[in-house]
Amino acid sequence: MLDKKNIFQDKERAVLIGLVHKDQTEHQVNEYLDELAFLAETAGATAIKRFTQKLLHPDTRTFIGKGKLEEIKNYIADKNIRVVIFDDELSGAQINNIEKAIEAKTIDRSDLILDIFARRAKTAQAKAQVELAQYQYILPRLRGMWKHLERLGGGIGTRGPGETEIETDRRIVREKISLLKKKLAEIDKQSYTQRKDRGEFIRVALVGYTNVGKSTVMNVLSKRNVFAENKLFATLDTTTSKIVFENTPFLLSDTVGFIRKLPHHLVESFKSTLDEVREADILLHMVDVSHPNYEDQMGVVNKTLQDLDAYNKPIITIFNKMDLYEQNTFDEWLNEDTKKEILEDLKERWQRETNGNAVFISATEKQNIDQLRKKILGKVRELYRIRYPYKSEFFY
Ligand SMILES: Nc1nc2c(ncn2[C@@H]2O[C@H](COP(=O)(O)OP(=O)(O)OP(=O)(O)O)[C@@H](O)[C@H]2O)c(=O)[nH]1
Ligand SMILES: [Mg+2]
Repeated sequence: MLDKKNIFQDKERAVLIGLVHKDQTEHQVNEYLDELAFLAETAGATAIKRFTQKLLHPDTRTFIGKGKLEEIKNYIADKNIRVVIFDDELSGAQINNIEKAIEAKTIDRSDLILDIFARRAKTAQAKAQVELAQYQYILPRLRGMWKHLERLGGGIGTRGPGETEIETDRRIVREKISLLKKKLAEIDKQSYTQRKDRGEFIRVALVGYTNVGKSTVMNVLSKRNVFAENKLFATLDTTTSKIVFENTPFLLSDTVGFIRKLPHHLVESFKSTLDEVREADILLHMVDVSHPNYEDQMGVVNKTLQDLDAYNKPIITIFNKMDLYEQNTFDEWLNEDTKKEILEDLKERWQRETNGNAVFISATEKQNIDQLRKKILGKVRELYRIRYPYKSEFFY
């Protein structure tokens, strides 16, 4: 695996940079930067300042304008900051130009997400998938990534590269890519066989934006101990448990979380991990309803499910973290009736939009878990009846 562990020194201070596109508000971009700050924190850096710029189109050479670059350069020189993080994917040339202009390490959103995935990968499959995505990301950026590769200890000298060296590196990277693809194909074959062995059980998969509480719910429903924490992408590998509710068995899987602007190569290389989602009979779409951007996040998840061709399945939408939602929404002076009304409005709206397939819970407070169980059980039984009309052992 590429050693990207030192993308940041511990608790390294960084500044964040975001573009405000013509159809975006400053407010929206700030919420996106909140997420970027959370990503940076997960990767080990502390964001201490944000810069935004309104532009119709990103600058092809430097992504943002000259004046803004100058402003950033002065700020980071003054504060002795050595890393800047962009909320978008940059080309190799852009990275190069920006690093020259501001004399600081320049990291883009994809770089950051890949770095987090690289740290989190535990199994051979996840490691190979991340590594593949990293090399594919690097390939078209070899010139701009020169400094990055140096940092990665990619076997490259300290002076700037000539054309031939870059050609050689390209060849090496391409060879790595094809090796990794072979390795992954091998692992795929094994896991496909394993999945086929699971027989006739209905398969249910937890999907959703990262950090919404999928693993926490998995633990509550399966009484297992899946790793869950308040960081992005705590889960990279799929875990599957056999669960029995009221004598009805089914399989429940916890999967990797989604995020907006997930690097394209990462989605590609995680396709096989996401097979669990594609092959599932029922999806549990988990939402962190306490998040200010939860509706955006639902959109990202729905879009990703469509890309995966996994959208045409029964879906139960689970609105999680209701405890936090109440904490954030209710002012102390609100009377109980008003609180009730607010909750009713929220529930009514989403029941309507999901055709009655919504559940509102708090996984950590164990609120409404019984209702969630009932909802899942109802759908699971419905499918067993359709699929195996003559087999009654599943429902009694
Ligand atoms: N307040 C509150 N916090 C919750 C609730 N459910 C989960 N959390 C917290 O949210 C954080 C993320 O939970 P996870 O279960 O790791 O989320 P996930 O969706 O599996 O995240 P990834 O695997 O990173 O995609 C943890 O700190 C949980 O303790 C809830 O109902 N209320
Ligand atoms: Mg998880």
